[in-house]
Amino acid sequence: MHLTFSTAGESHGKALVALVEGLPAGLPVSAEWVDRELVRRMQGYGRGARMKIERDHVDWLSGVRAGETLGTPVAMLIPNRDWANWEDVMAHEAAEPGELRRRRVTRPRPGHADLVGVLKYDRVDARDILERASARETTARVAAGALARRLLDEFGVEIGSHVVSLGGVLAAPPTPLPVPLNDAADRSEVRVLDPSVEAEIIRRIDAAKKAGDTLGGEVEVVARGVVVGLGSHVSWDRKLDGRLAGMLMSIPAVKAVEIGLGVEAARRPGSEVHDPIDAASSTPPPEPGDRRAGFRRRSNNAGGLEGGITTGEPLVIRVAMKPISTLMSPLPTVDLATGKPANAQSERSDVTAVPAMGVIAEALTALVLADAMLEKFGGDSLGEMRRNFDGYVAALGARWGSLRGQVEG
Ligand code: EPS
Repeated sequence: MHLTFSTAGESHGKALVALVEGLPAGLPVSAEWVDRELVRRMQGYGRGARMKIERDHVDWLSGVRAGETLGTPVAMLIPNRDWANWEDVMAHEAAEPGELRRRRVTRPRPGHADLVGVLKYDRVDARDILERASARETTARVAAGALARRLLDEFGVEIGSHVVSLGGVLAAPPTPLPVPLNDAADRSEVRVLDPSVEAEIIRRIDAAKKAGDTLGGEVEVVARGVVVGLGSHVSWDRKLDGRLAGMLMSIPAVKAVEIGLGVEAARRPGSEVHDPIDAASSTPPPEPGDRRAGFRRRSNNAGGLEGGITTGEPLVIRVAMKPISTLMSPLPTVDLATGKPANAQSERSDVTAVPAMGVIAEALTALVLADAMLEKFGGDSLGEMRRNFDGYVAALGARWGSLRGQVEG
């Protein structure tokens, strides 16, 4: 891993922290850039009251000076405004030894980490688990991802997402998708690109809220401008599809990730799956700076990846999220304090967070792609990385003609 990140913080703790290592020196960054992504993550019809309390923003702790990265670890702090309401419950020190605090959670929610967490970590209060299992942690990941996105932006990569299904309602997005994708998707409260289904999705969210239920859905992440040749076919852990899928599956409540045609590819013959290759023009060499080295595909069922390597076509990834496991009409469980049947704990939560999940998936896609860019083009500074990148793209173009000559000769 060339770009690594980690996060710390509990949902109702003092703050969240994101630590990012491996960014080159000289990358222009601003809190405004990061905060824009944090604000996007807080949006979406169906979020709960918590998003009305928070004003997510980053305070730089290290790694940035005068608006540029130093090449040192970047640490960012995101305060939890809700901490003020939880200071006693979440206090770091016990008032008395072994003190059990109020707001204990002993009725684990089916689908949440509550039960498996208390068993594994030998806790009596599931709050010790859910505070970290909460999707609140994704705020810090989005902050880290915003820096990765900043790096990719320097190399002309645009990452966006849109919701393709929510609460069982399927959207029919336009083809081709709008550019830039997020300008269009963020205009919709549920981040769909199909106005005809928007009202029905909102109606289902309202109905689920009334019934004390929750809803899942799918988003599609699209990355455009990715150069051919990121990732590798040579070993399992270098394949970019595996790296993307692993990262995206780590989003809370995500149950499936598909690349390109995904599961549907398994149901069709090869002739209806694989993307025929064309030369971009009949007179090579290709356009200077062409990231696809002068080749084009008639379709993009591969979703921009072949053999674990980017093709230069847009990266297209679908991510599916189950409904949130906190139900206001709770499901049966066992009270860990009594051993008796009970209804699961209900805490303030969201009816759906699918639109926000798209923003999180974009951030994580950016982190994987930035890592793959650093792996291929390295460099301690942005300038060095750019020279390596430009040299590679120029060589791809020059190679076209010589390859043709060799084959013909
Ligand atoms: C979230 C913050 C949480 C939840 C949600 C996502 O805040 P609170 O628990 O204070 O209401 O709204 O987390 C969950 C759905 C969950 O199961 O933990 C956020 O910042 O995204």
